[in-house]
Amino acid sequence: MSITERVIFEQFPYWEKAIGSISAPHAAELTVFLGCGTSYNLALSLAAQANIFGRPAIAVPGGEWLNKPAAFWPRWERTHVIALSRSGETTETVAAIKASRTAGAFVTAVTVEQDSSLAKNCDRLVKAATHPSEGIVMTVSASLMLLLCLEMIGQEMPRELVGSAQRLAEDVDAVLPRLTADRSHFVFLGGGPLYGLALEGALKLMEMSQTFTQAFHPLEYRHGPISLVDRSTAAIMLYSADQKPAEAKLVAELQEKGAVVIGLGGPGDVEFNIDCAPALAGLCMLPALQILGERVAQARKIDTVAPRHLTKVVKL
Ligand code: F1P
Repeated sequence: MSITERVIFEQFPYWEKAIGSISAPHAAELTVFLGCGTSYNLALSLAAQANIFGRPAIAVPGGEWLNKPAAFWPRWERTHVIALSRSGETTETVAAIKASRTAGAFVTAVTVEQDSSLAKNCDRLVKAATHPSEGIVMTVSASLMLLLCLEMIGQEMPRELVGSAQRLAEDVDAVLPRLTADRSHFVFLGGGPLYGLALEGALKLMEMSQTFTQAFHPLEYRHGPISLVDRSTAAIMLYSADQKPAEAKLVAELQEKGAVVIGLGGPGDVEFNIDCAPALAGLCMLPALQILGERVAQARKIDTVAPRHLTKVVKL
């Protein structure tokens, strides 16, 4: 068993420990979720979910918030910035929170590293205690940061979720060799809070297996990208509970054109039940997306502990 595979499947006790550890967020006119890479993908999902909960929010990549804050929300003093960063040292994220704090924003840092620059420059620190063997590619820490932030924006976290996420990862894992063996074009589709998760599935698979991947909002896929679909395509559909008919229709079109479809929460060549509240679906799916990346990497004999061109901390 590879180290990454072990880490992915050993993440669930860390979830158990994290559940129930967070209290309500700082009151603000707008919440800005900030991060880079995986942390930005989580930010996108969290902002969508916060809006659904009636808490106005946006997600901004660290570098954009730093360079062009006026393009997003110039009223810093009414803003709660929730910065996600496993390392706590990503240059853009650290610089962005320093600037936003100086300008009057309240900053919560969500990080694994409690002595990091991010942790030292925030008003509130939320620590994610991750698996010690996690490699360069973010897996357990991503799940934990998502879990903690969902709790922070008011989502109840039932303990049964942990078992549901573990079962889903195991069940998806069981079908992967059969479904993905002859596929080289991977597309992740998800809407609302699941769009960030689709991006994260695509990033994970790209980083781990050095494969070109894409992510789209499901119905956007019909507006051009569908031209690429053929027998080399594997589509991973992250179904939204309230969009199933339209998304299932798209899946049927993809299958007609030769794609194999993994249906997370709805129809496909294989269909998996998502056994949790809609607001928790993305978190429930995340370990399954992580193991997908790892299996494709294994098939290509790539070691995902330290994949090429990647480092654990990106500094400018
Ligand atoms: C996250 C990140 C990862 C990426 C790479 C470099 O940074 O950009 O998403 O996979 O490993 O780091 P952070 O969460 O530490 O800020």
